[in-house]
Amino acid sequence: MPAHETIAAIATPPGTGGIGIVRLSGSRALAIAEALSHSSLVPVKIQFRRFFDAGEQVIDHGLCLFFKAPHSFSGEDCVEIQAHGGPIVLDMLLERVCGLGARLARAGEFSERAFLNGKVDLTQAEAIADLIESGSRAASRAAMRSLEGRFSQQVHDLDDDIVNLRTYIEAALDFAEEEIDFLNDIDIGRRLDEATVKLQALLEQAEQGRTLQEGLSVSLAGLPNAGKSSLLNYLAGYEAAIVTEIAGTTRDVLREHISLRGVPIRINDTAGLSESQNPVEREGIRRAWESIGQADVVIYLVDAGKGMTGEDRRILDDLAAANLQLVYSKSDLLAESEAPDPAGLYISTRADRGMDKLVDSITGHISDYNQDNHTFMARRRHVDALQRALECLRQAAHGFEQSRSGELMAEDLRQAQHDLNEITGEFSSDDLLGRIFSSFCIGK
Ligand SMILES: Nc1nc2c(ncn2[C@@H]2O[C@H](COP(=O)(O)OP(=O)(O)OP(=O)(O)O)[C@@H](O)[C@H]2O)c(=O)[nH]1
Ligand SMILES: [Mg+2]
Repeated sequence: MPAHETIAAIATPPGTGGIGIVRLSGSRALAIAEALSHSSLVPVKIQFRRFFDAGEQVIDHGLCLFFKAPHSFSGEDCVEIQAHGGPIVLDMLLERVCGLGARLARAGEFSERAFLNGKVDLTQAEAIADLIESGSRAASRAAMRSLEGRFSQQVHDLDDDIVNLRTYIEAALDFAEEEIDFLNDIDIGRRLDEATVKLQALLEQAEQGRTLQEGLSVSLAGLPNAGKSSLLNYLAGYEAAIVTEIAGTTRDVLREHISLRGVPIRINDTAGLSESQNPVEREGIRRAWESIGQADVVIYLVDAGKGMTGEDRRILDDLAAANLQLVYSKSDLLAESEAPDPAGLYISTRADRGMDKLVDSITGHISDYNQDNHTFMARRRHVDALQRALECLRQAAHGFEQSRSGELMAEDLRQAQHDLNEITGEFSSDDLLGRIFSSFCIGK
């Protein structure tokens, strides 16, 4: 991608609207906009202009904004042309600026240039895309925090700690015969532990951020007829799934995207878990287990009318306790205020009971979704990189205990640093950048 090429794109969404924006970035942006408007332009001033086609006919009139490098989003000369928001008008404007020497921008290319010109780091560029695409208020607030650099700052802090450690260790290596004493002196073990604890906390926060970005995945599980599909329909607000009194109604995994109190949720309704001999049901049950295995939260429904059975207990033994929420359904079948399991959560989709508590418990899995003043947006690749870095620190600590070898430890720390730098983009392959930016929208 030659950086001197000037790129252009319609930055507003397809369709009609009051205003539509064509954006230009690159060394020829100003010349192209001046040729388009038959006038000269000055930086950061709102300028009303007419826009002409090649045959000197007026395409439209509107506002022109010129941002001179490096004081622009991309760090290059940028022009925003605000015209009327009709697809034909905007197409004609785009065609004209391309005729004057711009080329069509690829998806995410403005942001990519902003990254390459050091205006934002990689997590901030990703946060812009996440902000635009956020499916809930909590997600948009978290994306904004990442955009403001909260996540990057913590990664940089950790990086600094590791650099300091490496400097000490590498200095010790230069005085090989005194290496061991030197390493003991500066309390390497304690410093390594501190960095590990910090990294672990950051990883936990990033996990929360990832959940906001991807949505919390929730699987509804239970015996046939437990009321799973009825709960899906209740939460989705429409008849997404077939509900009948016949056990084994649901076979495929049904997926719905919902938002509960501002938290994006991907909810899966699954086949009832039973010992069926029917091959279709068996495949449904296999898929149910698969969905349960991948979920952030599993809601296990027990029919309150029947109470907890031996089969329920056997299945519950197989479910991981960490993300399990046991819920008694059909509480309307019990006598008023009867609750055989005093600690249990009782709901009824039919009588609309217990739903607030259930929603509390689901959203509670994103710990500070409403008073969240520190959750930032993170992606799976960030979580993966943090996990790799954590593994390296653990390895460094282990190696240090076992052999007291500064050399091995220095190598582990170097790798941890590399993993951290991948997050913010200091070390990143073209391949990775290509993958990240191509998922952005055109014009961003
Ligand atoms: N009384 C009462 N009945 C309910 C309630 N929720 C669901 N049911 C009934 O229970 C039966 C089974 O409901 P479903 O939602 O299909 O149950 P399921 O767990 O999806 O069943 P499978 O798909 O067969 O595994 C239906 O007849 C529902 O009308 C409830 O809150 N109260
Ligand atoms: Mg069902």
